[in-house]
Amino acid sequence: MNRSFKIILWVFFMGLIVLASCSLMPLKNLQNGEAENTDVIDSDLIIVGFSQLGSESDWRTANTKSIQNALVEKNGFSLIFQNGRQSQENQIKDVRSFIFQEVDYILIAPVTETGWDTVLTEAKEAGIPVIIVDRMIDTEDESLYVANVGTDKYEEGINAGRWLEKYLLQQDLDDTSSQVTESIPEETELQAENGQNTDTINIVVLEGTLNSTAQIGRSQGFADIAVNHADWNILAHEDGDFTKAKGKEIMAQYLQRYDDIDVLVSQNDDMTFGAIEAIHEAGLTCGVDGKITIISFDAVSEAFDMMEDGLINVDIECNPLQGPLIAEIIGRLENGEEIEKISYVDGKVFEAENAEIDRIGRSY
Ligand code: GYE
Repeated sequence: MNRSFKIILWVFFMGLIVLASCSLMPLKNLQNGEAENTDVIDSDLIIVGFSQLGSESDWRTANTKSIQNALVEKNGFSLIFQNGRQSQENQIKDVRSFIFQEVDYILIAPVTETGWDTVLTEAKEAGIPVIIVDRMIDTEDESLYVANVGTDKYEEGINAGRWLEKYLLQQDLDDTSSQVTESIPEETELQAENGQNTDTINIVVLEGTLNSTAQIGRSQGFADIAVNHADWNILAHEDGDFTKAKGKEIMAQYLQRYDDIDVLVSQNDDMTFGAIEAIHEAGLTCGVDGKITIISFDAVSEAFDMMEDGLINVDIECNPLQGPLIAEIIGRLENGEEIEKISYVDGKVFEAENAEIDRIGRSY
């Protein structure tokens, strides 16, 4: 080995030693308890895995943001977010990966209600509490989840029906509703009949994702008011999957099939936006001074724009800002406090004529 080669080797080994000691530094600091090591901070955080059902609507975007903003490090959380892209299969995989990662809590916004028992039993056996968010699951075993945070979708459907009763009375259009509904019957079914009687109020419904809590509750609530009005004729109710594209497609079909639609009940704003495009493309009008009265759900910002323009008559609010309540519930569970099994965020009914004032201070 000649002298210059030995020098190169020496320089090389010294370099390696310097590099190695640099990479060991955090470990040393850690032992002295001074490290800004994120792993150490993370272990103090509450780890939450959240399976959001998708990103199909403006409402969903606001709901996701609310939860992501509440479950942040400065509030003591570390959030693992997964988008289920409208598939229960994806959501079940997400939940299994949360179990594998040994998270502290699992949040699920379930796309549809049934089929959760197996995976939730796995979570329960792993000792991970589950909170059902926004929608609900259909299960006989209530021990599979610790809490449900959302809104009362049945009440939202009732609010839509009550608004229509009141509106028709004001317009003097509804013969049978000399008074508004006092009590709600137990259970009724939506009736799809092809009635073309000019004395009737012809209604079409754009339903949200079939078998989702929002579809079930809003359909049932509205049906339970409609059943008291012999002259309300529900012409059709079809699945628009809560998206603008589907809403437009189905509304266009309704308009081809029926030439006397008086009322559209659209179970979310995005479908309403699509439906309004279809109505305009068919050369028809809607809203306050239009031919087709529109009842929508959610009350997102763009829907307020449309109410201000008189295109939507009324919007039944469904509040997506559920993050702070979820954070509070987890905090209480951490303290070993008792919590309510079901917590609903309240919603209002917004009419076109007050939209400009009502929207002040709203963040979505
Ligand atoms: O109305 C709709 C969304 O489950 C309440 O889902 C939610 C509904 C909401 O896609 O816009």
